[in-house]
Amino acid sequence: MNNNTNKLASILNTKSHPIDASKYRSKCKSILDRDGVLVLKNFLLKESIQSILEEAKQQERLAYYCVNEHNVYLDPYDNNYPNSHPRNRTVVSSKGCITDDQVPKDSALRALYDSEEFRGFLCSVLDEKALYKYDDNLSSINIHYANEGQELGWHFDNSSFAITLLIQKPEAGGEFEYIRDFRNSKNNDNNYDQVLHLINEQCQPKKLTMENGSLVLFRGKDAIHRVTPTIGGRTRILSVLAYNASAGVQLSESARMTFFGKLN
Ligand SMILES: O=C(O)CCC(=O)C(=O)O
Ligand SMILES: [Fe+2]
Repeated sequence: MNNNTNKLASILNTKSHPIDASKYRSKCKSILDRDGVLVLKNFLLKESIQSILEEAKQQERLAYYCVNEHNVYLDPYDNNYPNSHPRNRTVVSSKGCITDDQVPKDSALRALYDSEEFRGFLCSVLDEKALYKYDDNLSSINIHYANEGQELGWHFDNSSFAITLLIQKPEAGGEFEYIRDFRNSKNNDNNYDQVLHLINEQCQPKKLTMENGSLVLFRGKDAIHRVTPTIGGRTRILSVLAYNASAGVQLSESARMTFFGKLN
């Protein structure tokens, strides 16, 4: 066992989640392939989640809060359609965010993010050759804060996968809802009829159960999803671990300005 493996073993619940074992990796991969989502409960040890929560609370005062109106495709307004068309209909997202440079250097979260074993596990499960950090100082590890009433509106992700770790579940609300295969981005099928139904609350989405310490791998490019408003005084706190399939990628300047309120 090298030092890094030792370090990871002190953070991760390796008994329940033997991420080095090929059998475990293939099991996780088949669940993700089948369901489009994989929830690994108690992925981190209780003490690690506790320390990450304390750090996140300490840094909360630095969070950049933004309210965005966006369409579900996260694309700019399209003049070929009216305002009322699902292509342009807007929903609201509101949250606070701290950036990679605001996550302590010695955080368990960073040890996890940087770990070769963890990346190897993610590559196997996501079927990627390699995963790289963002080539900017803001975008790799983010922590999201949703205070009472804050929510993420319906959207499709731009990236083919997302990795999150729930740090603090709110008293109520803050539920992750989704519907799989709700568009076909490869075929440019935007499924406007169903999207309109959904925005008008005429579709029944599925709910994902996640607990503090749950690691979630989610394929959100064609699965529409949202996070319902936080209810109660306990803030929903979640970490997003963002990787790229190629090296040297930066988050676009417009996205950095929108979500972080700064470029570096
Ligand atoms: O907060 C979550 O659980 C999901 C976040 C999400 O969908 C996103 O950042 O695109
Ligand atoms: Fe998303």
